[in-house]
Amino acid sequence: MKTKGFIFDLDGVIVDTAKYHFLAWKKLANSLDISFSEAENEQLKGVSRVKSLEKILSWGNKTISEDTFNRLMAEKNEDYLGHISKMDEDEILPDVPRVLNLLKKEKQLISLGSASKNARTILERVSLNTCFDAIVDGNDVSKAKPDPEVFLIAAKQLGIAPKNCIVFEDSIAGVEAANVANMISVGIGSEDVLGHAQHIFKDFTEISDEFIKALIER
Ligand code: B16
Ligand code: MG
Repeated sequence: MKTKGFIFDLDGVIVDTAKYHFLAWKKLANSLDISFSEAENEQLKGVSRVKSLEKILSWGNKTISEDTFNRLMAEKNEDYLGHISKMDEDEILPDVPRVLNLLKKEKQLISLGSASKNARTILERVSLNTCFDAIVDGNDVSKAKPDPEVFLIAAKQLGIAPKNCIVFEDSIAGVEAANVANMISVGIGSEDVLGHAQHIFKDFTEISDEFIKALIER
């Protein structure tokens, strides 16, 4: 039997935390008189915390001191963590447990590959912290997606060559990172946004056991 490395992004793939990022960023942006809608939030998916705040400030043409920048980032994160603290396993996205269980049954290796520095906290909240063979998150990388660093570290930790890794991603930057890493990219979301992924599904309910088994045997 072949062993592949299956790498899962977190936000937008395993759980929908984008809605909590939205609430926290909107509160921050509005406090600076910068408007913030779902369209802006979409552009922050997969983007690191620092880069997200830089983007928001540039949309509002604002310049702030380094101290204020750091304070705002801390406040946003505190606000976000307030939402995270109320999460439980009901927030795992549909059919993610089925796919994870199938991969376990097929003795495949599984890693997290997330830009979030809160990834471990979130996995604990939804009781998935013991499910992964490796966890690589925003604390482990120096370069943010679309740089492939996060996925290459995951492959290394799993001991699987990049070409034998499959990445599930919901963000434009993440799919690009997987492609640059020479991995198989599976986009989770809409074709309009993730057209550059090698496979695209609306969500995991569209991913059949046969598709997963075919990826293993490829
Ligand atoms: P944090 P992912 C990303 O997670 C989110 O999509 C993105 O919106 C967020 O800014 C980033 O993590 C950093 O998150 O503030 O928790 O460190 O999609 O790569 O799992
Ligand atoms: Mg994501």
